[in-house]
Amino acid sequence: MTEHAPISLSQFLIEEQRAKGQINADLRRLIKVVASACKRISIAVSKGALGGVLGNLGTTNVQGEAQKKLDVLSNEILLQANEWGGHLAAIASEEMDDPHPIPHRYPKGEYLLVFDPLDGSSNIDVNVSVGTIFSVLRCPDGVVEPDESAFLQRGVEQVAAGYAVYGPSTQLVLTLGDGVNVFTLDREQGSFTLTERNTKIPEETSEFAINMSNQRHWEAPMQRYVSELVAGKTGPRERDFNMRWVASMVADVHRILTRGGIFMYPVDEKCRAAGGRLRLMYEANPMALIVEQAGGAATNGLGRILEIQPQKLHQRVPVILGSRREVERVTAYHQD
Ligand code: AFP
Repeated sequence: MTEHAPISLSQFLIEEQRAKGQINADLRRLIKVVASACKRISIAVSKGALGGVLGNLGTTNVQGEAQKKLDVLSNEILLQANEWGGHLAAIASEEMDDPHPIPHRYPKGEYLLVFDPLDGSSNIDVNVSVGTIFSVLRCPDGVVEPDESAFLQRGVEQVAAGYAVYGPSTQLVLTLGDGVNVFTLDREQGSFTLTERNTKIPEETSEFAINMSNQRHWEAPMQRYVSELVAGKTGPRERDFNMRWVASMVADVHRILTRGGIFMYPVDEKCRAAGGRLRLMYEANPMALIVEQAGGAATNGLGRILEIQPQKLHQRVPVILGSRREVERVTAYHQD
């Protein structure tokens, strides 16, 4: 093998296990199974109208959101792939009210898996990037039949987190708590190949992502921060900023991971009663771990997202993440 031979996800995981002892065989298997489920979701997503999977199913999830056919299909793919391997104690998902127990006919493992099977699903029907987000936790000692309370661990407890982005290419972004690595799906080979090792988010940025249509609902610190960005060269920041908003958190975060930026979904008058818009356990926490591991920062405006003690599985939180300097500035405005 030459020095530059491509490194597959399997090889990467085995080498991580050998070199750092940071992961064991079960966690390695878990990541591989999630990756192959993402491959299947990627295939379903890419078939689009030809696969008969576009549109709504006519049902709603626990959040009261209309479920797309692909939301439910992606959830099924992840459940079926993960429930029999013996590496999980339970599974939770955006699309299920309660955690899914491992059927008794299968052995149980020491990990808990929680995911958003298809993030940004409002973008499916318009052929814009969507993704899968996942987080891996340890099942608390002595818990045999994990219920919701077993999952209510702070983000700092995550043993792994990642997302797959289904865009022009499918990429898997993974952290095992020691840096962030990016794998690209080779569609001909059917395998993920390491394409970027130890990705870092630039500390400085001139790009921000926020749903500007909510501006009138924001709190004062967010009004101040964004108005300073929008004022550009003529304002207190004395330089111009650019705005991007895909409305798929995976795609927005992936852009920030790749070239820097700040992503904000603050609490506002519209979502105050719910606590925020984005979900803590399967959106904010995994993304916060990835962003921090890539040298960025992630807060809820007041403190680190990863330090928040979850109160419920489908809890929502305000999210501000990305290039460190900008996140620190917004957070400081809130703390003022
Ligand atoms: P869906 O998965 O229900 O489409 O929600 C996507 C999302 O949770 C997140 O991925 C986006 O950043 C955000 O919602 C988009 O919200 P807006 O509808 O306010 O743009």
